[in-house]
Amino acid sequence: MYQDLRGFISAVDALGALRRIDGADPHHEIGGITEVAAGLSPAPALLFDGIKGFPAGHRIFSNAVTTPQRAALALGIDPKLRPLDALKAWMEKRKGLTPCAPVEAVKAAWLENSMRGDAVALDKLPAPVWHAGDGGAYIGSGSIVVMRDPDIGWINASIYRVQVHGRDRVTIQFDHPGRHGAIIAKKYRDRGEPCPVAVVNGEDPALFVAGFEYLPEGVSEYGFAGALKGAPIETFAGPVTGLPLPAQAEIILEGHLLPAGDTLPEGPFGEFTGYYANDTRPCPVMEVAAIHHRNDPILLGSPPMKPPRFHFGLPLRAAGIWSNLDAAGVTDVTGVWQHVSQLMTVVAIKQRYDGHAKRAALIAAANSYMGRLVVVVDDDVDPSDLADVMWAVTTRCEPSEQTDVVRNAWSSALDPRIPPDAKARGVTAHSKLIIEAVKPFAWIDRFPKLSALSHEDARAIEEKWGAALKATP
Ligand SMILES: Cc1cc2nc3c(=O)[nH]c(=O)nc-3n(C[C@H](O)[C@H](O)[C@H](O)COP(=O)(O)O)c2cc1C
Ligand SMILES: [Mn+2]
Repeated sequence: MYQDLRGFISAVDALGALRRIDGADPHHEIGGITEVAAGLSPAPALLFDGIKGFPAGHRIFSNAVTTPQRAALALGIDPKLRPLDALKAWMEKRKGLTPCAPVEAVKAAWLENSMRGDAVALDKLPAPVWHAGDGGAYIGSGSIVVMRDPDIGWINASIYRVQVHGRDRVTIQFDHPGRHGAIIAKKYRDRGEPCPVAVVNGEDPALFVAGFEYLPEGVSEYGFAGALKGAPIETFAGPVTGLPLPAQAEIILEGHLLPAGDTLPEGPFGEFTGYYANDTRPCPVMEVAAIHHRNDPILLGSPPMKPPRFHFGLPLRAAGIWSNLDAAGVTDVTGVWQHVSQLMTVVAIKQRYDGHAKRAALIAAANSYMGRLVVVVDDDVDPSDLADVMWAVTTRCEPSEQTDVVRNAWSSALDPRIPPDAKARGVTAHSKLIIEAVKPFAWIDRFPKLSALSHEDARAIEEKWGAALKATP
């Protein structure tokens, strides 16, 4: 398995999936190239060098894990698996992970270069303005924010975006007060103590995955990433904060959060829905006391982009829903997928009893963050194939009988369709449409027989005749 981000980039290169881009401008252009590349099929990973206004060697890596293949690589799953099989393998691997505590390294790669105190200058690092309407440059789009709980001492390390505000200030955006980082920050505030914090850029992709996972409070993302890799994450104590920081990371910002009330307007920042659903919001400010970086550092950039482009090429939240269904005792789930960047959830089941499909749908709906659309399909439909799903919707679902609307359900302030007045009142809920795109259970045996090839038969034909079919004339 890859050792660190550099090892991962080499592995991506070995798969033929890396493109090197020279001379791009961090002001919109790197973001634009990243979004266009993410829409290609297959979508390459990008390593930007010769970035306009910065020394050669200061690099940005984007679209790291935006394809199923590279997501599998990061998860330690066989990248040759078909996407749904890869997600199933991850769901099963994830279930069996037990935390693997980090170990202390004797040195840190990022101590090769340090700026301290007055010498701190964030503009020495290429932080992109990712989208044209963004309120500023973001050094953290795919970076993790490390904090220590002052009561118990556990380390939280998850992804919150980080905007640059001048020479030595950044904001950290906790989307809501339940984020572990927000809870920890509040504890320090309530004690009247400064809150030590570090922003870790160019981290190991396993930490990028862990930073996105919903882990319980008190469970460190470091332990999850170590378990994912099958080897502990190596850490080194930050000279300013004493926080254990991944020794192989590329760039580290160390400092403290300013006291409550010292906020700065953050954003707007292009969101994963493809909109700016929020204007600026007041956000906690980190005073940066030190910047450390490896020689020729690589920033891991992961800007939100218009759907279907998403940070992860395998829908990791769908793996979570798949586990939720299992845990709730829903049998015969043959697949779970998310389309439109998590905004649509599809569950495939082999129906065994009346109400089976609705039971699965309600659990999936309850756990679909911001998802207005939940679809259940039969097991002969591939939930990862949107065309297959829509075929089922249009041929197996009678809307007057097989749709339901669940009101006041889980969304977010990022939802572009919550009316402005309601949003101003703090409304973050929406409704979810459930579509049972399954053969009606009452007459399932009399549903018209398939004339189409089954997926299995189609695959067998592809194996035998694929080369002939693909031959160029
Ligand atoms: C690329 C990326 C950017 C993210 N940006 C933010 C953000 O700015 N603020 C936020 O609260 N969550 C953000 N998230 C989601 C959180 O990382 C995620 O919900 C995580 O589980 C929160 O960790 P916590 O439970 O330790 O608070 C982002 C996720 C990804 C993958
Ligand atoms: Mn956490």
